[in-house]
Amino acid sequence: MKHFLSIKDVTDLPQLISSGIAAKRDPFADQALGKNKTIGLLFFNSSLRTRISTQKAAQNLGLNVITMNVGQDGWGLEMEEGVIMNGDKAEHVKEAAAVIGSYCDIIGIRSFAGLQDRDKDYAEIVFQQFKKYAQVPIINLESATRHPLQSLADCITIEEFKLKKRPKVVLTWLPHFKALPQAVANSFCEWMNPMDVEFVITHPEGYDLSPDFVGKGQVIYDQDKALEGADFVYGKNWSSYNSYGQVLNTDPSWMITEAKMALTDNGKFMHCLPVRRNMKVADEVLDGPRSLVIEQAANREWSAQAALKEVLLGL
Ligand code: AN0
Ligand code: CP
Repeated sequence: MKHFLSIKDVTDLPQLISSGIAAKRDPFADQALGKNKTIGLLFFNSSLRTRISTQKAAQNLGLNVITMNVGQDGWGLEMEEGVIMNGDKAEHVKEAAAVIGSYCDIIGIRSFAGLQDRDKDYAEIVFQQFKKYAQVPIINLESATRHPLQSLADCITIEEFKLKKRPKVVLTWLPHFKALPQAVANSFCEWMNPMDVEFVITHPEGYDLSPDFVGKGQVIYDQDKALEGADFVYGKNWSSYNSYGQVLNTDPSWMITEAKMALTDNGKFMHCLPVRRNMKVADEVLDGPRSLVIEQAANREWSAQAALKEVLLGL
C-alpha cells in the first residue's frame, strides 16, 4: 500500500514532476486507472484549491469522488486511545476510519495544526490514526506539518518557469496578524532540498523552522539581502515554531512590494493562496506580470493527478 503523506513517499521526484506535466498535456490518458474505484476527501478545515483540484484530478483518472466536511458535518471524532468518551466527541476514529475505509479505496485528509501543543501537532495523530485504522492509502491534503500536494505543484511551476538551469529560490516569511501553521513552509523546504536550486529562507528572528525541514536551506535574516538575485520569491506567513504558535512580529516592512521585487533578478512571485492583499503582498505585485499565483494554483490539479496516479498504481 502506497500512501502520499510527505516527500518520503516519493521514490523519483523528477519522474513525479514529469508525470504532472504529462497530465497537464493529456489529462484523460489514464482514465481507466481509477474506473470503479472511489476516493473519499475528508476536510476538517476550509479549502478552495485543494478540494476542487483534487476532485478534478480524481475525475480525470476515472475515480468516483465523495467529499465530506467532516469537521462540520460529521460526528466529532475522538483521536486518543483508551479515553472515556464523556466529552463532546461522539465517535472514535477507530470506527470512523474503518467504516470510511470500507467505502473508499483511497482517503484524502485535510487536518490543520491546532497551534497549541507542538508535540501533539508534530506527531500528526489524525494521519497516524487514519493510516492505522482505515487500511487504505491515505493522501495528505495538508496536515499539521506538511502540504505535499502544494509543494509538488510548486516544483512543477518552478520547472515550467525557470530560465536558468539552477535558479535561486527564496522562501520569505510575510507579515500577518493571525497565527498560521508552518505546514506550507515546512513542506516547501522539504521539497526544495532535493531540487537543483539555490535555496534561501528569510524570516525575522524567532521564526526559524524546524531544522528537520530546513535541511540545506540557507537562512538569511535580512530580507533585502536574501532577495538579491532571486529568480523565484515564494511568500508565506507562519507562526513561530520555537515559541510555538505565537505571532511575534507583524512588521509591515516584510510585505512583498514592487520595490522588494526590484532587488531580484527579474524574479517571479509565488504564493500557495489564499493571500491577504496589501497585508502580505501588495496589489502591484499580485496584479503585475511577476505573479505566478494563478498558474501555480492551476498546477494543483496536475500535482494531485500525478500523486493519485502513483497511489492507484500501488493499489
Ligand atoms: C492555511 C495555512 O497557512 O496553512 C492554508 C494554506 C494553503 N492558510 C490559512 O489558513 C489562511
Ligand atoms: N493552497 C491551498 O491549499 O489552498 P486551499 O486552502 O484553498 O485548499
